[in-house]
Amino acid sequence: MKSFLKAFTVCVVLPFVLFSCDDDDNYIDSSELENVALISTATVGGYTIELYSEDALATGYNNLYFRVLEGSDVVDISEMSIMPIMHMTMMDHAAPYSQPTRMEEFEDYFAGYTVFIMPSGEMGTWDIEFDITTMANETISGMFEAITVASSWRLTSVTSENDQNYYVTWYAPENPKTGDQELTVMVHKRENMMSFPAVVDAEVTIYPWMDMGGGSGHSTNFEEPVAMGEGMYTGSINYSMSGTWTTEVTVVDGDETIGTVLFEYSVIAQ
Ligand SMILES: [Cu+2]
Repeated sequence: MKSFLKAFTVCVVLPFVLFSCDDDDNYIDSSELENVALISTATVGGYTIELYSEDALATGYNNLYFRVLEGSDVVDISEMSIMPIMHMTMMDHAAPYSQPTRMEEFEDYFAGYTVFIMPSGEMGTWDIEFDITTMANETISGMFEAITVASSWRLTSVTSENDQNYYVTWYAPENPKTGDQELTVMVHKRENMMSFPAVVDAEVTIYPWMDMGGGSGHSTNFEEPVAMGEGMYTGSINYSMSGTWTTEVTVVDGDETIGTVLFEYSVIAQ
């Protein structure tokens, strides 16, 4: 009886336990990110590193997703760091950005962002340099070279009364439409050409309006943004009409008025 139980445990119960443990502990979600486009690839040390984003890259905020392949297999990595850099005739400069971290839902990918502050073209080219640490603790360095960055309405800059340069970026709504939605802008300071820290405790006020022509216009319902950390300021906006809207954003940091910028964009009917 005892030996029968033991055999039963080993043959029937144990494999079940092992497999279920395996599922729980080593499960890697290899599902592919949806609605992203391959922007660039880099090949280094036998690895292919892929860069994805939702859309073609443009000035302002861009999500960046990275994946490492060896042949056609996805390779797990322990760490990744990046540095976006623009090479111009007289100088190089970076941009506001975040270091990529592993995505919780899509473990094959690391995700971060960059706020591109200029389009690529005649003025210069953008590279994204990277370091990857493999599971074997080997460091691989490379870069996505000469990536295309288009211009967009989502990035503005302003020089403060103390002669400091700031970037104000439209984060949300990504595609403005009629009705109520979250409004988020980001504020970064140009400390020097390589350092663009987030401004975390500014006071941000907005004023949206629609020019109806012939000297008339109107605003709409909105809530002033409040600081959410990491340079993000979130309020809301309820567009009453589709068409061309202008939103004025004023940033005050302590005693210093950083300035006022304008975002002009179109709102679609939903
Ligand atoms: Cu530049």
